[in-house]
Amino acid sequence: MPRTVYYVPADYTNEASSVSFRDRIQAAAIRNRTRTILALDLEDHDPSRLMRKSREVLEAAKDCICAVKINRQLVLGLGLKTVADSILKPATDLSLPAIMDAKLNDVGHTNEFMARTYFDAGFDAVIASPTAGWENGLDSVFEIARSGNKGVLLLTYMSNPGAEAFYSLRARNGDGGEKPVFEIMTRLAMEWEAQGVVVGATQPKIISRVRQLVGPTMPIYSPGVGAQGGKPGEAVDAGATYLIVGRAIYASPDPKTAALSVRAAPDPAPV
Ligand code: 3DU
Repeated sequence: MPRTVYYVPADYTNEASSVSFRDRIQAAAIRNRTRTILALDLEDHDPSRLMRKSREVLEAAKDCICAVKINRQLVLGLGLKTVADSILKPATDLSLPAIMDAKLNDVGHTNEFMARTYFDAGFDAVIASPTAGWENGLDSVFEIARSGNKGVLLLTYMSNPGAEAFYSLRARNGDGGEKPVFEIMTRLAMEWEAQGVVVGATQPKIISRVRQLVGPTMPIYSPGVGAQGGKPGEAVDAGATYLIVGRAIYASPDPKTAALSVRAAPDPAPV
């Protein structure tokens, strides 16, 4: 499987509003020569300590990552405004796009509210689950994203061992044929023009199959490297574009060296 070829769009200006999320993350990947997205999932019951630790990890890893991913647990711990001021603002100043791992999966009006709120706070992309469907599900999320040059990434196969029970289930869709659920979701991501799909790094065979289905240019985001057992090299060789890494970086006594070693592992120059 050929590795993803990156390019810098001719009109890249560093202006978030005029460049698509996909091009912004690609530009950061080229600049920092990395496929690694930092998942900032720290926990602490003391919000000011949580904020300080999160900022320290971002500061340490900033030159070795191409984006930062925030989970709902950090938003619950700090509140959205604090996340915006203390994490998103510095990330934007460093030209690092921010992804909200909201796993949106509700009916249209609440999805719409959540997506709009996250985008207004400064997030550049949201992760959603295709199980919500299009009509009065994710249609409004894609519309809001498109109007603001934001991204929607669709969860296609999770990284945990239990994921198989649902994502590999064979189902019949419109064309009458039976396919695994993850293949149906991958096709929906293409039809809806998602800016990427999320496939666990622990599943290199599934990554290969998804890469086969989406072709060479759709970005594949792979969480589960390190702490969950996924190997960066295997995921990239199978076709992953970006690696989402949390504990292997932020729980390390030396997050910078840890981020550097993930960067070096699969492919030091993703261009
Ligand atoms: O296992 P780590 O500590 O590297 O964290 C992985 C991150 O990716 C974490 O934020 C989690 O919510 C997210 N994620 C998965 O781990 C697996 C998925 O299928 C989707 C997202």
